[in-house]
Formats: sequence, structure tokens, C-alpha cells
Amino acid sequence: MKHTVMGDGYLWKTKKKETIMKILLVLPASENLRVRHPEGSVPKREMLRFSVLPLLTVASLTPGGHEVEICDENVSYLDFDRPCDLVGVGFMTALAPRAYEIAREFRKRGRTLVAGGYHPTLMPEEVLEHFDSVLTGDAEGAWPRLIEDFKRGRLQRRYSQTESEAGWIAGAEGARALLAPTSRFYATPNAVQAGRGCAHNCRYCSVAAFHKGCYRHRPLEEIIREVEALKGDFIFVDDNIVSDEDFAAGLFKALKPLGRSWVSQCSIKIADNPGLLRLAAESGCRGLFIGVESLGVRNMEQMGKEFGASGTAEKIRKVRRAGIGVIAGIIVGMDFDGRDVFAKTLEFLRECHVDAIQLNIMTPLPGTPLFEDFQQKGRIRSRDWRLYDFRHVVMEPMKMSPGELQDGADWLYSKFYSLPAIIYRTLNALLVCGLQTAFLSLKLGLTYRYDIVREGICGRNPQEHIETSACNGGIHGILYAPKQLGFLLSSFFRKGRMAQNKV
Ligand code: B12
Ligand code: SF4
Repeated sequence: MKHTVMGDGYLWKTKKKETIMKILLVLPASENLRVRHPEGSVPKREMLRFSVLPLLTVASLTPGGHEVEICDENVSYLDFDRPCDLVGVGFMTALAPRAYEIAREFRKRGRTLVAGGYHPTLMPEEVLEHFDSVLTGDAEGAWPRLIEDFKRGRLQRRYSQTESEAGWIAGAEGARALLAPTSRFYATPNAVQAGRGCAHNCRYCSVAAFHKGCYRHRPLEEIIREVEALKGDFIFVDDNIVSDEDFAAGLFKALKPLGRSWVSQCSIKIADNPGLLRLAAESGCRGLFIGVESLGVRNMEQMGKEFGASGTAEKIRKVRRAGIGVIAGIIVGMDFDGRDVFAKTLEFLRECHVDAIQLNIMTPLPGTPLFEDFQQKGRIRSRDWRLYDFRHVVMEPMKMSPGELQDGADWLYSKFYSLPAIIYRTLNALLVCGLQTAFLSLKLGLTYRYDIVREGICGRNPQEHIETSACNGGIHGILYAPKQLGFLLSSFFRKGRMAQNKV
């Protein structure tokens, strides 16, 4: 093999005069989460990292022969001086400023830069100010063409799938080995995708904007083959694994004989289909991230998510009684939320015994109808994309001040993840859902708590106007304990009775 240095790059030519390129794929990370020095430590939050399927998929689509390397800044230090010809960066909105920094550094060193993923797809013009080329939408088909063009020195500014390529969903089989050196830093290195997109069109959701309300899935045999090749448990990173209920039923049946445990995301509609819920549990489903979002019916209607607006508590109980833990996505700061939303939500979450939450502050993401709406009404407070991480207030709320929204969200977050609450939830999950879900609940709880302590999140309930110095559970946790203990005992006896009835 002959080494030919072209410009400052590292293109190789084989004996047959084929050009071999070195491609570096990067996942940027925000400042508080990334590895900042060559010997820097990796923050201990494995539970909140699952593989890097976007980059692995792009790597697996790369035509044979080229050398591909990946760098997830959450777990590895990004060395700008490493030799490469082409740098591909995939990023969501909150990571756009870091992606632009990365682009600047590589440009100084004469590298060619390509962007892909959510933010580049939804804001391509902005991204092209920093990158040589942008690939919008799915990369299947478009990425190999881009590579070919680059190799021939005719890289275009924009790439996207052709009509005939649309709908193709590639697996990541060919690229999983790239993760081997860092796999211990992830909750699981085994991320798989059964389908993409979602049939719903919620107004705030980037998935709806990216996939335009379209859902499609891979052939069943292909998914099963990919799962079979993995060692151990896995996660389906689908946005809504039950988007097509018939397909989901077939998938769950096919998974059952494999005896694996898995977690995924889905809409609360799964609770309305007891047969599907049972199949999911039997196939090894141990936890589902469900976008509960808001308790306010009017909020849900305004966001185009009215299908999830009623009977939520009972639906959550149904999922848990099937042996599946519930991680609820919650949004605070929607237009009909007043100052009482934080305490009410906390009470609700305790009553229906969700196993974990992802707490989000209402964030209009660029490219969504919600963003357009907020922009027109002059309600966008900041366009600093770093703050679009769902932990900061970037818009003018309707029924409280931005400060109150921030305080209330922090308060709810730290209260939900107080130590007594984590212990209680773990025991409850053990009794209602089983050991694996209890373990999941405990590990998630402790990881979120680690983030809360590390970032000094405390907050206060704006409804009460009292400083809640009891950030670690304190008096609230103690006062609440007898009620929780009562529920634990009753769950235990109910479970005993259910077991007897089965016999
Ligand atoms: C798993 C996941 C995570 C994981 C891991 C993220 C990762 N990068 O691997 C974790 C838990 C860390 C995470 C965190 C967050 N996430 Co997230 N996450 C996802 C999820 C569910 C799946 C990602 C995935 O593996 N997709 C599978 C791949 C194959 O699909 P894909 O990303 O679309 O990739 C294709 C194309 O986009 C393109 N492509 C992608 N990257 C690249 C790169 C190059 C160079 C090229 C050419 C092409 C390309 O090619 C791929 C193949 O076709 C997505 C939803 C989704 N459907 O993607 C949300 C999603 C990306 N997350 C989102 C958000 C908002 C967040 C959080 C802010 C949420 C929160 N409340 O905390 C945090 C960010 C925190 C932070 N500061 O970093 C939003 C982003 C929206 C936006 N416009 O920014 C999404 C879209 C969910 C949503 N409903 O809106 N997330
Ligand atoms: S159901 Fe979930 S994934 Fe689907 S459009 Fe609504 S918020 Fe997005």
C-alpha cells in the first residue's frame, strides 16, 4: 500500500490505485459532560448513555475499504490533530455550538467537514456556515454517494436521499466493533433500531419534523438477526416501538424465544392494548420510556397529543402491572401550566409510582411548528442553542415568570430524585415489576441524583415561596414515608393474592 499525502490530508492508494480515506465521525458533547483532557476521566453517568447508533449506522454505511474511526466526546477526548481526510459530525440542537467549535478547529487544520443528524436536517443553512457540506435526513444511500464525490474531489454542499433510497433503514452490524474500546461507558453498547419516525405529529417534537409524521420499519428477520448477534440485553432506540401495532406484535413474538431483556420508548397507547402489553412483557421488555408530558388536558390538546391526555395514571399502572417499568417523560412550562404544576406533578408521579422520569422544561426546538409559533409571538428569549437541552428556560412562559419555571423545574427534579424517594421506588418496582426493573429504577435514580448533586440543582417551589433547603429529600421525604410504606405493604399483599389466584 502506498501512502500519498494530498494537501494536509492522509489519502492512501492501494496497488490497484484505489483511494483509501480516513474518516473520523464525531459525536459532540456539552461542556459539563465531555472528556476535556487526553487523560481526563469519564463522568460516571453510564445509565444515561446508550451507544452511539447514529455514528455507528453512518460508519456501517461507509463503502468498504475506507478507514473509519468514531469519537464520542462523552467518553473520549477529541484530538484535533489526529490524521484524517474527512470529519463527519452528527448533532442535535443543544450540541450545535460545540459542533461549530469542532468544525472551526478542524478547519484550521485543513480538514473537510460534513454535518448530519437532527440539527443539520432542521437548520441546514445555519449549519452550512460552519461545514463544507450537510447531509439532511437519513444517511442511507446519501452517505455512500457523498463519500464517492469527496473521493473524486467534487463534494457538493448538500446531500439527501433520493426517492428510491427513502425508507431504507440500515443496521449497525458492520460497525459495532468500533465501540469495543469504550463500551463499558454505556448503559448498553447494544442499541438497535426496529423502525424510524412516528405516526403522530406532536407540535413540539423534532421526530415529527424530521420524519414528517411518517413511520416505517425494517424487515422482521433483519432485526432478529441483528439482536441475535448481540451479546446480552439491548435497547430499541425507536421513538415509538408500537407505532404499527401489528408489526410490534410480530416483533415481540419473534423476540420471545431469544430470552433477552430489552427497554425502549413508546406512546402511552400501549396501555389500551392488553394483548400487546402482555406480548411485550413476555418478549423481555423491562422498561418503557413513555412521553406522559403533561397532566393538563388543554396542554396536550394544544400540542396535538390529545391521545395521551386522559386516564394516564391508570394506564401507567397497567403497564407496571404487566411487569414493565415506566420512565415518564414530563414537560413543565406549557401554556396552561400555572405555579401549582410542580407540586401537582410530583404528587401525581408518586401516586402512580413511575419508576423514573426525564424532566423537561418546555423547549421549542428549531424546525418544529412550536418554534415558528413562539417566534411569531416574540416568545423566544434565547437563541443560544446550548440552552436548548431541556434543562433551561429559553422561552417566555404564559402563566409564570421564566425564573419561577426554572426554580420549579429544579425543585421537582431534585425532589423526585431524593434518596428516600429512590429507595422507595426501587422497593415498589421490586414488588410490582420484578428484580430487573427494580435494578433499572435504582440505577437510573442514582445516576440522575449524581447529576443533580454534581450540578448543584436545588430550586424551590414557586407556589410555596419558601426556600426548599431540603434538596436531599429532607422533611418532605420523611413526611411522605408512612404513606409510601403503606402502599408498599399493600402492593406486596396484593401481589401475594394475585399469585394465589394464578395457582
Ligand atoms: C438515544 C437518544 C439519546 C441518547 C444518546 C444520544 C446519541 N447521540 O446517541 C441520550 C440519552 C444521551 C440522549 C440525550 C438527549 N437527547 Co436524545 N435521543 C436519542 C434518540 C431516541 C435515538 C438516537 C439514535 O440512536 N437514533 C438512531 C439513528 C440511526 O438515527 P438518526 O440519529 O436519525 O441518524 C440518522 C440520520 O440522522 C443521519 N445522521 C445522524 N448522525 C449523522 C452524522 C453524520 C456525519 C451524517 C452524515 C449523518 C448522520 O444518519 C443516520 C442514519 O440514517 C433520538 C431520537 C431519534 N429518533 O433519533 C433522541 C433525540 C436525538 N434526542 C433529543 C434530545 C432533545 C435529547 C436531550 C436534550 C433530551 C433531554 N431531555 O435530556 C438529551 C441531550 C443531552 C445532552 N446535552 O447531550 C432530540 C433532539 C432534537 C433536536 N432537534 O435537538 C431527539 C431527536 C428526540 C426527540 N424526540 O426530539 N438522547
Ligand atoms: S408520540 Fe412521541 S415521538 Fe411521536 S410525534 Fe409525539 S412526541 Fe414525537
